[in-house]
Amino acid sequence: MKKKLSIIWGIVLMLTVILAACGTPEEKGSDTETNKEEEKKTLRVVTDAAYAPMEYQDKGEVVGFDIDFVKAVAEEAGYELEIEHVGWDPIFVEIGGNRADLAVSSITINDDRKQTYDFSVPYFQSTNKILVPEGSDIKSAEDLKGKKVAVQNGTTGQMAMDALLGKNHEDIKKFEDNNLAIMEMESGGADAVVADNMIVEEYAKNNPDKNLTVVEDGTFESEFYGVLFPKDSELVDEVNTAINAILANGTYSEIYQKWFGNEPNIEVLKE
Ligand code: LYS
Repeated sequence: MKKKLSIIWGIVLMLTVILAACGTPEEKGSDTETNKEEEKKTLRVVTDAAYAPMEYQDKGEVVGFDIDFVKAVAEEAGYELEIEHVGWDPIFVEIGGNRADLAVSSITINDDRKQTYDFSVPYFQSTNKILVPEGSDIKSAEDLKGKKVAVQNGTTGQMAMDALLGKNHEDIKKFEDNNLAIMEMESGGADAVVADNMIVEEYAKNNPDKNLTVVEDGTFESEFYGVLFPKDSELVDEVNTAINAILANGTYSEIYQKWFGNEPNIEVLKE
C-alpha cells in the first residue's frame, strides 16, 4: 500500500515538474494574448465638454473632434476609455491628483503647465480670436483696451488678456466655462469674448441670428493642443506612438474632415 502510494506521488511529482518546465510558458503566452483581446485596460479621460466643436455634450453624450481623436488614439494603443465631463479647473485637479489617466480638452501646451503635468506631442494648432457683435468698433486686440472682455478662467485667452490689460484688471470677466463667457457678451455684460479660433468661428457660423463677427489679431500666438497626463505618466510614450500612427495612416485626417470639412495641416504639427 505504502509502496503504491509513493509510486503515485512520484508520478504526480514528475508530471508537475514536466508541466512546469514545458507547459507553463506557452500557457502564459496564450493567456496574455487572450486577455489583451478580451479585456483591454480602461483609461479614465476627463474633459470640459463646453467647447464645441472640440468637446461638448449632445443628448447627454460627450462628443466632438477631441473625443473622436482620443477614441482613435485609444483604439490604436489598445485601450478602452471612460470619458467624463468634469469641467475645466477640475481637469487639472483630477490629473494632478492622479485620479484620471489623461485629459483631452483643447489644452494648449505651454511651459507653465509643463512644470506640473506631462503632455503628448502636439495634435492640433490653434490661436486665440476675438468674438464681437457685428458692427463693433473692436477691430484688433489693441481695441480691447477700455472694453469689457469675457474669457474662460485659467485659459490662454485669459493669459492673453492679462498681458494686454493687466492681471486682475476689472475689465477682464472670468467664467468657469466658455459658454458662460459668450452668454455674458450676449446679455450685454461684455463687449467681446477671447477664446480659441475653432470655437468662436463655429459659434458665429452656427448662430447667424445672433449677428456675431470674429476678429483676428496677429499678436495672438500660435498654440498647440496636447493630451495632458499626470507628471511622469507611463502612458506618454504609448500615446505619442498612437498619435503619430493615426497622423500617418489617415485616421486623423478622416476625423478632421468629419468635423471641419477640410484637410488638416499635419506638417505644422511636426515643426
Ligand atoms: N486652449 C486654451 C487653453 O488651453 C483654451 C482651452 C479651454 C478649454 N475649455 O487654455
